[in-house]
Amino acid sequence: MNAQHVTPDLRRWILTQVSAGHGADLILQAMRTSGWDDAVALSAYQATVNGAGSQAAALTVGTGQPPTSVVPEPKWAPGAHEVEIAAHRLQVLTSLHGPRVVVFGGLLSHAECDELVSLAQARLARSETVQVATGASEVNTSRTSEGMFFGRGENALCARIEARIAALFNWPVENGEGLQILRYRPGAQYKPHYDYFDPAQPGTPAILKRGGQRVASLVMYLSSPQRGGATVFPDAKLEINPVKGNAVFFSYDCAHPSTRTLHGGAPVLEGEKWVATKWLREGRFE
Ligand code: PD2
Ligand code: ZN
Repeated sequence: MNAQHVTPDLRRWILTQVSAGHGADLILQAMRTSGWDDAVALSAYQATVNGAGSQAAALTVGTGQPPTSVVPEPKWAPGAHEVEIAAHRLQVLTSLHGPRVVVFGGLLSHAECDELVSLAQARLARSETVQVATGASEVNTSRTSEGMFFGRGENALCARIEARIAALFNWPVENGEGLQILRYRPGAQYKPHYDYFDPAQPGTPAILKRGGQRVASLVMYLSSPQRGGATVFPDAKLEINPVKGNAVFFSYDCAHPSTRTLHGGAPVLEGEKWVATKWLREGRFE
């Protein structure tokens, strides 16, 4: 049990720092330097800045941007090309800063990809996205794939993959949404969009009550279409070809285009593209 408590003074100080435009990393570092325990500092920051109904939730700083969140970050030894996570070896293929994007090789085995596809197949429906005006789901014409969601930990395979992701990013399993599976046939695409919930939309506060904002996405490729289907980041001028078992991770520390995380799925030209997407939230998604 920790003896330190989040005091009203600490909350006020955090709000002042946010209003001055300082990012989460800097604020947490200053709190640690002043002797605040890591866990207390993080929970004070999250409750004050990101918590549902918090004073800062609607705050925009001088730059017009929402306050920044702490985001997941994969860890590997300096210079390492491979990471071992819970007896599973994966490769670090590409790492970009600004926007933060990491491409992994072999995050899933081919057997895991095939099993996810076969478990999802019978439950596919035309893809829906969260309707930002109301928080409900709706069929979206900018997304011509078919999809389904697994519940978190719904079966042993999902639980194993979720535990691997949680270990790789040091981010609690409870802060993750269930895996979403998408199938793109030739011609299907996902037009460029942001994965965070737009703070300006009236439905967003209701969505954020469950787990807060999305802070990172992991798109895992379950098949290798012969042509097309790259995941594209127009602002970063980056294209990632879908290769079975590989995955692209990207994070966004605020719900704002300045994160440069605009991304989409280019049309599939030949073959089928299957992906599993994992979204990580700032808080517990229960
Ligand atoms: O399938 C993709 O490449 C893709 C692209 C953009 C998936 C998503 N977004 C997503 O699931 O959010
Ligand atoms: Zn997306």
